[in-house]
Amino acid sequence: MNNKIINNFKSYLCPPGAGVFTVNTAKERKDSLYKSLYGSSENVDEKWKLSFEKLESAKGSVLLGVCSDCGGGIQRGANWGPLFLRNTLLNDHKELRYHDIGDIRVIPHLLHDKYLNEGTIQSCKNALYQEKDSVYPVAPLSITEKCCNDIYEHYKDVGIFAIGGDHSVSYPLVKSWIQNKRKDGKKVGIIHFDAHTDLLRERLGIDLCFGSWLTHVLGELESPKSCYQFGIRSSGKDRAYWENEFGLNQYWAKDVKEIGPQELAKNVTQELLDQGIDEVYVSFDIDAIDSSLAPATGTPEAEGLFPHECLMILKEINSKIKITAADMVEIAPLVGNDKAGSDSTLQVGASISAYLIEAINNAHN
Ligand SMILES: [Mn+2]
Repeated sequence: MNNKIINNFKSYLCPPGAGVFTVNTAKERKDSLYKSLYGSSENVDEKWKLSFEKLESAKGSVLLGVCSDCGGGIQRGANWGPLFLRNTLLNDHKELRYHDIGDIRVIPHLLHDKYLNEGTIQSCKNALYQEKDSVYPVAPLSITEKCCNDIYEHYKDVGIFAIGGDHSVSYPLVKSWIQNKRKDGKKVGIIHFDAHTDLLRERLGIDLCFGSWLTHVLGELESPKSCYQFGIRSSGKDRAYWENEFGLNQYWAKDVKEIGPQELAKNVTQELLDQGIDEVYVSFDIDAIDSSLAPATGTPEAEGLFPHECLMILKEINSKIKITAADMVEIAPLVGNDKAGSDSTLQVGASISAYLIEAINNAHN
């Protein structure tokens, strides 16, 4: 057993669904999750820690919650995504297999360690690890990157499926995945579903946020040509601008409908194969989906993609190219204060997540 790595997990992670730091809020939802995961809501911490032993022989999807929405900027609330989506996954997709490793410990006022002064870092290390000189990072994006590197460096038969959080969490998730795949000699690409391009260089002086994460991982790819975006429809600039400026491929929601999802995905798959791509990462912002079905998110947009169109694209690509890691971000279940809208958002999010988790499982057979 890899004790050092397991100690790392025990230090910077917490049990599934516990990533939002509360005392009593959402207690019923947590209890229901623990009953499904561990049989009861007693001694959760102990059971969660024991579950790391099974990681040694795990193959396929490792589920990780990142309850950070500090990188969001318009309407927050995606910090509740990991707890709520897990419950929907367990209810609606009972047959699904994955190893739930838990949540990143989140200090909700922090984003990345590089924005912090020494005094803040020490007091946060003290709060999280009871040690002001701890070697662990303290801000959610920094901890997430450390966690992903620990997983990819020590467990070769798994891929991470992460639940956000706002879209900034994809920065460490995708960066770590690309760097570790490239170390293993793999050629990799990114498939990104979103209503927005997420291609700002910075927003109000902050370079890592929900609107800019992709800009800062594109450089990790051998070529930006191996990144494909689907569902874009809310942008101040047109498709040609983004493609020329960044060198990636963009298909707006209207392009998907004009060309047809199947036909489009066939062409994209062939292009990826021609580039020699072995594996792709899928980053899925729930706002790619039409706001009639997925209103519980920070920036819902009408005239979007429908779940069957997204699944058609994913299935076509995955018929030839492995999906070895993925994320589902920006589900904010309490936004909109509308139970039907929240349920629908969670159901759609869970059905696409279930497909991605299966795909990651199949890739690690
Ligand atoms: Mn996004």
